[in-house]
Amino acid sequence: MKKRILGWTIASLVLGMVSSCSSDSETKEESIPYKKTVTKVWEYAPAFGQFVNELPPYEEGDTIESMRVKAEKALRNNEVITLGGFGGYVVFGFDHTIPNVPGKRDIRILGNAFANNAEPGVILVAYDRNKNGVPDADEWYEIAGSEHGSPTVIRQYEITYYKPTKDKEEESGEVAEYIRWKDNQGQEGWKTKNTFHQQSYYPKWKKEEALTFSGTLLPNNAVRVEQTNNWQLPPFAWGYADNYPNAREGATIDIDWAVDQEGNKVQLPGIDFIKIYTGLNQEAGWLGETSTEVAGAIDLHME
Ligand SMILES: [Ca+2]
Ligand SMILES: [Ca+2]
Ligand SMILES: [Ca+2]
Repeated sequence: MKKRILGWTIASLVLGMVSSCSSDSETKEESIPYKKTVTKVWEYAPAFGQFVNELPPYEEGDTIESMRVKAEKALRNNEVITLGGFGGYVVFGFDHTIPNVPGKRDIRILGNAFANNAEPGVILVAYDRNKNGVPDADEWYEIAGSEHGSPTVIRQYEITYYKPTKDKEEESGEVAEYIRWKDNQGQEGWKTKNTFHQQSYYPKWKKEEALTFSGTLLPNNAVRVEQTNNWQLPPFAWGYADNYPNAREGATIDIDWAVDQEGNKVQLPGIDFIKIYTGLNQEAGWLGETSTEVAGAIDLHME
């Protein structure tokens, strides 16, 4: 309860979000008009993936807009949506500016990671500087997680996935050469359809013959355990989505970690919008491709 009052007070003092003040703390507590969780999804654009068309489910006739609404409903209820392979993303927002409280982490990002099953997503945050209620292109800043600056990270990575043919969609069982891909590092190959998930891995509501995504590519984290044929996906130290179980401190971020395009630290008073995209282009044997899942976010000053 103390935390909520603190959050409210900082929001009102620093950001001037609340115009009137009451001396009675009980009234203050009840007058909080904000939700601590996601209220709006602006865009849902997954790459290919073994949970695509299922989380959330695609139904005949769905469009970009109806899938956005499904993703929004899921995140408002803290239910999981998949972003698919590298670059697939979701953009969401809150009904208030989450304040950047000095010396404290500010946001918990929810996913479905569990021990040694981290599928890290890169996080970007935006402060609605021009107060138009919309995340503008020049308002985004990347959260510099633990891998930031590592020589194994590739910035401005770009990948294109090509829509599978009808024949390949109709094949059953494992389809090794299922979705062709090509990146801007001179690499290309095929993504596999595995036996566990037999629906189309290509977003069915997308009419395009190819989908291109770009961003910061994180180093692969999958390790095959000798003898058992099991795979482990250990987490990075900090600063990514779907990297630690939701209750852990590793699932939280500090807005102070935001950096600009040149990698310089920026000072944001708070943030209104978050973008998350899958940070790895990796397939872990029979586990299939590594895809970030997101189940919403929480304003830690209201948690
Ligand atoms: Ca902070
Ligand atoms: Ca704006
Ligand atoms: Ca996951």
